[in-house]
Amino acid sequence: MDTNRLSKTLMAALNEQMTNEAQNSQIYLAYASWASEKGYDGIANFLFRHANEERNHMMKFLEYILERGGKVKVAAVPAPGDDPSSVNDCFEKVFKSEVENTTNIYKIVKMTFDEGDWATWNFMQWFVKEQVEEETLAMSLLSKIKIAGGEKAPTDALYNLDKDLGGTPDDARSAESVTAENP
Ligand code: OFO
Repeated sequence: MDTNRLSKTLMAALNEQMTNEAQNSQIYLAYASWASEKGYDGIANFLFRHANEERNHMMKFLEYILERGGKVKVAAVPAPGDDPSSVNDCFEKVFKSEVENTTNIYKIVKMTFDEGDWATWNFMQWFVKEQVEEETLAMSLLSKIKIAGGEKAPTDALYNLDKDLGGTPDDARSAESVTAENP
C-alpha cells in the first residue's frame, strides 16, 4: 500500500528546495572561508554559524518529506560561485541569495495552496517567517557596511564591523517577536 501523502510535483519541489538549502549552506561556508582568509574573523564566525543554520533548514525539508511518506532524493549541490571581491560585495551577495531563496519558498507555498495540501502549507509557514528574519538580517548587514563606507570603507571601520559581527546573534528579531516583557 502506498502511504505517500505528497503529490509527485510537491515531492519534487520539496526535494529541490532541500538541495537549495544545502547549496545555501555551501554559499555561506565559501564566504566564511573567504572572510577568514582575508582576516575578518568576526564576519567569518557569523557566516560559519549561518552555514549551520542553512544545513538545519535542509534537514527540516528532509525530515518532512520522510514524515509524509515521501522519497528523499539527495542530489548533487551546485558550486557556490565566485568568492566575494570585498566585504560590501559579500553582503550584497548574501542579500541577493536570501531574496532568491524567498522566491523559491513562495513558489512552493503557492503550489501547496493550489493543491490544497494544508499540511505542507502549514509546514512551509515556518520558512515564510524565517525568510523575513533572514532578509532583515541581510538588510542589516548591508546597512552596516553602508555606514562603514561601502566599497570605500576604511580599514578601521571594517575592523570595528568585523568585531561587531563576531558577537551578532544568528537570528534577526522581527517586530512580531517583541513583547512588553521581552522588548
Ligand atoms: Fe537563508 O534560508 Fe534557508 O530557508
